[in-house]
Amino acid sequence: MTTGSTEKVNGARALIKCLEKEGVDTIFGYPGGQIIPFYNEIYDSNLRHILVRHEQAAAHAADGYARATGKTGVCVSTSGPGATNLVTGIATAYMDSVPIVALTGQVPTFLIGNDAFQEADIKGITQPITKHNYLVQDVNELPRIVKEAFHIASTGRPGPVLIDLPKDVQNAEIEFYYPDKVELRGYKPTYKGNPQQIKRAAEEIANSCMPIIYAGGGVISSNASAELVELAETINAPVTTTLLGIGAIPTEHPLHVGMLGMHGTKYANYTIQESDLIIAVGARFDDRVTGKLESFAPNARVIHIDVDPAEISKNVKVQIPIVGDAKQVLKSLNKYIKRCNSEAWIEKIKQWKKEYPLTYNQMSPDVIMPQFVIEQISEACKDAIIVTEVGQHQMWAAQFFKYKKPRTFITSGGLGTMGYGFPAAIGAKVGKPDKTVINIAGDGSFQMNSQELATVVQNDIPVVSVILNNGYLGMVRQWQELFYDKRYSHTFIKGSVDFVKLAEAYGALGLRAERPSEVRPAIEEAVNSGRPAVVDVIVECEANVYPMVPAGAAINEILDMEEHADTPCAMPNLRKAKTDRVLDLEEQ
Ligand SMILES: Cc1ncc(C[n+]2csc(CCOP(=O)(O)OP(=O)(O)O)c2C)c(N)n1
Ligand SMILES: [Mg+2]
Repeated sequence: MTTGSTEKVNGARALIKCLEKEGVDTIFGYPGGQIIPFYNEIYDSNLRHILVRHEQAAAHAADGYARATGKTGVCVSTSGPGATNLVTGIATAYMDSVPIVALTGQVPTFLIGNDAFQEADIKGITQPITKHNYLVQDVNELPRIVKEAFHIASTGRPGPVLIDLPKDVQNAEIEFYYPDKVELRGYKPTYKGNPQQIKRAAEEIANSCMPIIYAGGGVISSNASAELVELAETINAPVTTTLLGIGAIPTEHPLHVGMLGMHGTKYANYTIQESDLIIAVGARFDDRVTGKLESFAPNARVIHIDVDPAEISKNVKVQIPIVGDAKQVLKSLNKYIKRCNSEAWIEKIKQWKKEYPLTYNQMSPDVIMPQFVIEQISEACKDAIIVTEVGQHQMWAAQFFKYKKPRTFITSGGLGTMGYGFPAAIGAKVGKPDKTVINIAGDGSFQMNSQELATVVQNDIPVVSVILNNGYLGMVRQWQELFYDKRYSHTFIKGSVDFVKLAEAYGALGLRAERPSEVRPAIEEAVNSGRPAVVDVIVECEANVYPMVPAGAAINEILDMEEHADTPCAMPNLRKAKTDRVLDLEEQ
């Protein structure tokens, strides 16, 4: 069955019509020679096109748009360098299971394989980082391919799909049609969990006295937060989330024990380690979560609910696998469950929470602690969507902001892509224009896509970037401090740029906070300005993220502040190095 007129159009126009049929209203992109026919059609269409300044940003913006809205994000580039510039963004979306469709121009079919100008085999290059990808060789296949691409990107375990579009295909004529349905043999994701397994899971839960619910990004992407909270409250179990699961349960919910893993709370890690039952939902037991696998949760039986069968027993042996969509499975499971005998367990966790709270040292009265900045953002912008770059600031944003709802914390988890935050924030703001969107950035990461200041100014997208400016590639410096004898090899970046002037150079608002009392007013001024803004917050340069489980250790072998007392700029060698560097800069 197909729908549509029998109108004759070229491939480029057909593509616009396909996108309209898919309900796409916004795309992020950058033009070039092999995609001009498509851009020529965008010119007359109702699609909103956001012109970025680097294709990587187009992919991240599509990703941020998708995470904020739950819809599929779309990005577009030309062939060759345009397409390869998308790669990091596609890989980022792939690792975090985010639905995007990437459209790339390609040299004409008769030149493919010829090393033609700006030819790159983007289908081959993106094979391992897309859920599926296509090279369109016949314009008559285009509508079916677009239909399939959107279906594949957004169903089952979501992910990126790429469509490579040779220029002659964009120019070729087609009698337009759009299929109603997708028929893909071999691709039939399972949504409904097996009823027997669901009953077995309910029995396991009934027998557990020390259960823990471990929620990942799958809970957010399947919109299963309400069902998750119902499960937790009904059985009386604590909930820990992964980095991508943040927002699945409100931070301040009494059963919430925070994030687990490398920079998780001590009490989340203790809870999962001592538990007798792990109910994993839409999470994949990655190495940042489990630490040393052999010592992970030694007494726990495991129920694993996941839409992707390939994740089950990949890292941790699972007793009760349930393949299905988190929302649907939890809905069914919730019909069978009852309260566990977990009173003593919950009491013990309460004690751990009291004993090991998430906290930080104010290293000296005048210095701005990075964690304090997050607390201020949390109070000033309660309902904001928080997006982050990658590094220490990302972990502090995960630890110290009080999230209330799903889809309000957007971050690159699996790939850990510096430069993700600012463009992803653009996508989030475009998708959710009524929300305050704050990009919590590091001074290193922000420089990886700061050219997008031009995009936010040109398109009037009032995203606020708050830079926790510590003068370092801080997370790497932290590892060097703790594990490499404080040999700070190439992580010192202080003075690389004046972020206020940088913002102003692009026509955005630039503000700076240098003392604790200036932080809140600067954030409020930026948010209330209604303009794209950058707030450069000069924070303590050597604050560390704690608690920390060193890579490869068991997740209850935790470093924390007491053992590694922070003192401002305590290392004499380093102080010397810094002074030299500052002198260098002054002399120039
Ligand atoms: C594209 C990319 N390159 C390198 C890294 C490795 N890396 C992880 S965190 C980090 C430092 C980030 O520095 P900054 O943005 O200033 O954040 P901070 O840790 O100081 O808060 C680096 C270099 C990465 N994650 N991504
Ligand atoms: Mg930094």
